[in-house]
Amino acid sequence: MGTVIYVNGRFVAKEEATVSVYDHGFLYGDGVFEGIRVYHGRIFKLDAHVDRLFDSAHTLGIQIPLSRPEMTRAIIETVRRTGLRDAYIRPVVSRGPGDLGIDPRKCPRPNVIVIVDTIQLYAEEAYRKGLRMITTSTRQRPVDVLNPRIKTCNYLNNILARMEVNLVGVDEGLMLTTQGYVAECTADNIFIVKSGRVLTPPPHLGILQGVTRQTVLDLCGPLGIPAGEQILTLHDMYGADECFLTGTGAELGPVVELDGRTIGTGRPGPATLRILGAFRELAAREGTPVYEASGAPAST
Ligand code: PXG
Repeated sequence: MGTVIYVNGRFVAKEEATVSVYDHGFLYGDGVFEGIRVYHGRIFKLDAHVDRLFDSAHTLGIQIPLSRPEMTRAIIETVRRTGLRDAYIRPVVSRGPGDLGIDPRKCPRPNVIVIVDTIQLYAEEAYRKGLRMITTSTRQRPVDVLNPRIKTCNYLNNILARMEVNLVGVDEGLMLTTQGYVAECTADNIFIVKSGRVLTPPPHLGILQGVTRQTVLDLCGPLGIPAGEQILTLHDMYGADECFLTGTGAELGPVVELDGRTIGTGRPGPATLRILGAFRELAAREGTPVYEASGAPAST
């Protein structure tokens, strides 16, 4: 019960979960990862996350030594061993141990890690009052430098943006492309609502194609809310009726202020709250069951 970590086929306690300091994930940020939620004993959007992990690894030429079904089973089994019914899963595949040069050919064996732990969420107050945000001077990496669609272990660009957020003392940071178009937040995607339409930047601009982002786009149809992808500027953001960010950790976080400008009424908007309600309802009923197959539901 509690934290269990899968390390290359073994299930170990937190203290025993170690990898080599020669791992290029540590030396160079050479690896990929995912962040997945467990709600009520079910893993939310597991296949979408496993697909994104394999797609990221494929682009970096990291050969994951498990098939997609094997990785899926490893994730389910790690959660099962924790006994947790609400949890956060962090699969990580690093290039593996090599020598002190960057050449990935020196790393024959990737490390496959699955961490399952509890998650620290935004306070409920943040959902009630809404989040305050700034635009960071740190820009999103252009797609022709290191495509943000690849979920790599190198998050320095986002961390530099996060440091600006901390310095100002607000909740989140909005990152722009080098052209000045709205990209995404430091660890979340961004949406606005304008004249009844839900809008979010298109993936080819250079953003992570968030699983929560796609879930929101899919939910809007059945809710009767028109939704789509559109290039956005700061002018669109400041003039939005509503704004919210999306991510596995945050779910939907209403944003009520950007760069000192109040967005909409300055309170979480009605469309945002409707979509958040629909999202939570979906997360409560959908997902890959962890405990039903073994017939031994956990008590936590
Ligand atoms: N954009 C970026 C840059 C992200 O890192 C998202 C969007 C949202 O994607 P999903 O698939 O989760 O809807 C992410 C993912 C954290 C943390 O500690 C969060 C992410 C990554 C790393 C750490 O909150 N979010």
